[in-house]
Amino acid sequence: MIRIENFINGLHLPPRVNSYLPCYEPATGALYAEVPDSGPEDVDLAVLAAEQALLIWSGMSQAQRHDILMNLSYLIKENLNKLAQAESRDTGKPIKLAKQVDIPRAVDNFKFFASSIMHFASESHHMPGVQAINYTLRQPLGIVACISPWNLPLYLLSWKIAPALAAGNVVIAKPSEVTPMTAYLLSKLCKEAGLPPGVLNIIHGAGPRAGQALVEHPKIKAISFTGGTATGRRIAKIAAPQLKKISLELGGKNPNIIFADCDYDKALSTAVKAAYSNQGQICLCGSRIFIERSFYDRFKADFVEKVSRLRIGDPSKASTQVGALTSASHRDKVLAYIELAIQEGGHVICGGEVPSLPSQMSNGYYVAPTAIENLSFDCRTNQEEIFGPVVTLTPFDTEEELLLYANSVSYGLSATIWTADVSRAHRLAEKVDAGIIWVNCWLLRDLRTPFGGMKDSGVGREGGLEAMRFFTEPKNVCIQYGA
Ligand code: TXE
Repeated sequence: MIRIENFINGLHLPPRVNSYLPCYEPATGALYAEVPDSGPEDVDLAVLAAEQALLIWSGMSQAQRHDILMNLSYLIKENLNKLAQAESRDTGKPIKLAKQVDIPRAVDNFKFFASSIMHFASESHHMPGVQAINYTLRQPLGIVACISPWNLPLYLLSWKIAPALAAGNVVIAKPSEVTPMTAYLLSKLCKEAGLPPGVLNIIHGAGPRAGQALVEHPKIKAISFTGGTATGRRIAKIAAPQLKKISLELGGKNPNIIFADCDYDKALSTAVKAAYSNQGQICLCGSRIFIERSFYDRFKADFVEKVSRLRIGDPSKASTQVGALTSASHRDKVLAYIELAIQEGGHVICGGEVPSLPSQMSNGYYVAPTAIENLSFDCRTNQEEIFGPVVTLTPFDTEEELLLYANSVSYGLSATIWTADVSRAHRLAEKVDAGIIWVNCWLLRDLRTPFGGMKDSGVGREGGLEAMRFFTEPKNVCIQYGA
């Protein structure tokens, strides 16, 4: 049994009340670790450590911070296999995905923001008429909280920590209690990377206890959160009266729009990927597939055939393409949505059940890749985020009809459009409600671009300059040099 510890002031510590929460291995359902059930007293300790570290860290040159963050990036790369194995075991995701996407992305996040701070410039505004000049200082906020979810644990944790630290803030991070392992392993690399004690603190524990105590703490200046929309709303409610800065990256119910003039093979294979990567537990997954009616039947048949060839099972096997869902409660939620879809009149065209797997995995949290058709665009199955390997297929005839369907949901995170018609692509990109539009591709990411959603998908943007701006306070200085 692995016992995870908090990381406060450079030390690995048990929670002050000495109680722990269980961690289960999604592939088998077996208990394999325990994670601190931290509370306000642990948050207080971390705030104290962060406060003491702030002067040292914010007073360092950009080059010094760059070097330390680059060291962390190199260390994650050196430990890639170990971290990928831990991520796969903790989340149930295929080891191949952890090795090719999750951990390399954590390496890149630190590398990207380490170099960003070396190029981060602030504005200057000249007023020749009155002989004055303004320049804007971009100063660190102070102590910031980074709260991350269970679907892409190290990937999303580092996406928040790296810009916060690069900009000179000190951080208290709270990874998901469901998948704490890689954050724990990261904390073990901090000393070797040269990060001074207290600059990064990691508090483990349940959202309503440890997470909420962090959000409520008056010394926390900003909260960067990724997770469910309901939790985002709760955090916003607590943060608003204290006038804290918030960045909320929440759920999605993203349309994948396929026109008959598309590159058929690419659209088809990417639609399968966008539906079932990480068992559909990515906020950017294309879970509502809209297909032009003229080729709906052909597309459906080929989609189902491709899905039937996906290899589902033991996440630790290199050949596995679909692993387990991350928790038993989440698996139950996904299965309940399949039931709901059937009650709403949906036809399950593939999957829809728990797959039969070898006995050692019989208590794991598996759901077969599922596709459902014959549902109205405005039914609950098509409106609510399922966040699992479940997609719907819906035909459309015109662009107007498609826009009605695509924009009918309360979410607005991402959308994918498949067409060879450039004018149509631009036209729709303008009209679809989403913070991120992919045309003839999916999940192609440039870390410099703004990342985030509109409507119930969140507030604010991450990535590139947006993240550096979020984690800094602009202060304008106006100097009149004339008489
Ligand atoms: O996430 P939570 P849940 C969606 C997805 C999923 C649903 C609920 O639809 O089914 O959200 O998932 C911490 N104060 N996404 O409930 O609770 C929590 O400990 C402060 C989409 O598992 O939002 C964890 O660290 N923190 C999503 C983090 O919030 C709190 C990824 C996220 O957990 C807290 C995950 C509180 N009161 C789920 N309550 C995406 N956008 O990618 C919880 N937390």
